[in-house]
Amino acid sequence: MTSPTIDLRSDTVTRPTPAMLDAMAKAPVGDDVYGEDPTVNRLEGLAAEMLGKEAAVFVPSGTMGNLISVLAHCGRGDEVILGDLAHIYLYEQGGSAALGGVHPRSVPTQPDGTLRFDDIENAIRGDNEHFPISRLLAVENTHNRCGGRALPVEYMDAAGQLAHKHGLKFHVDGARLWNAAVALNVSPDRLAKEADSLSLCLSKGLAAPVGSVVVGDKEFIRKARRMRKAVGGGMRQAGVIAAAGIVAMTEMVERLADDHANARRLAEGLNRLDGISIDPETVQTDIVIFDLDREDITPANLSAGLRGHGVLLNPIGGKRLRAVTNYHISEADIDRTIQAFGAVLEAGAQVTDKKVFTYG
Ligand code: TLP
Repeated sequence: MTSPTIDLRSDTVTRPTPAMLDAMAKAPVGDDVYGEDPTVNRLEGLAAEMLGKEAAVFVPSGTMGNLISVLAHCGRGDEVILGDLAHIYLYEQGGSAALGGVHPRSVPTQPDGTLRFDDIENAIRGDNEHFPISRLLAVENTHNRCGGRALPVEYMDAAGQLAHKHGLKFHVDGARLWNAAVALNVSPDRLAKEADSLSLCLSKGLAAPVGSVVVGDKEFIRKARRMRKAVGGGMRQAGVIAAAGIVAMTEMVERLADDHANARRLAEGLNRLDGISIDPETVQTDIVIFDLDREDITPANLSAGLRGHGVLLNPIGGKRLRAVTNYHISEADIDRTIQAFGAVLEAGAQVTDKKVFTYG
């Protein structure tokens, strides 16, 4: 019998739970572009309540959630200040610039996922006809490229207050805000207090098959809903997927603590291996980013070698690789993964297959 694959490429690989499939089969539906899908309406009401905001809109993906948020806050020629390692900046095809004419102004992302307040203040433009208009500050919580670091309440409050002091809106890419809330032991609405908008994913650690939700005040959501339609995100009987999203938000948040414990276990195991560097103390949530410090084996080689042992994970550029724990990964899978690393690192340069996907 071949053992099942241990898929650590992302928490996006999660498949719907039996409770989700059941809810999807039974969901009452209607045409959501008419506002008539009772299940979508329920999901949006629940999300708004959980995040302490007036309203919400259901979207197909985190990328669309961020895009319509930026476009609802900013017009052409306006500027969004964000981190140079932000998902919006690195991994969304520059959609808000390409489609909305919104100029991105990046500032250095600190290793803990925060942006320095000095850097933000220095990036805010004065009143001068040479400059775009600074309109929006965006942060990411948890921070993907910083190894899933959770930005604490004090930081979120202060960042939002800084934005507001200068007349900017404050957007949070909260694809994994649920993970941040669990790791910090605070409620999601507390983290969201100063945010004018947040985009939250249901199809990552929470295991829904599809969907994200954007929350904010009624006027912002009205604009975001218009933008959603413009980019083709107006879905019809979307209750069949929203039903899974409701299960995600009501039943799948607390268990994220298991993913976090598994990620820490993985980091501790990897830290014991020669040629891998990671500080396990920095692993707060489900993402483990580590460096491979070996002359004889590249991250692509390592990834290909692990694939031979049934373990999937991605190089993310330079010496770095990323593993993400999730609903389908058990403690035993983590131990098997660490063993596989040991075997591949011992085999070293013998591993030559380079056909590996990279986010580099
Ligand atoms: N992240 C994916 C890849 O795109 C890198 C992953 O595997 O982690 N914000 C953040 C912080 C994200 O990590 C992601 C997805 C998104 C937004 C976009 O979400 P989707 O994939 O639903 O468009």
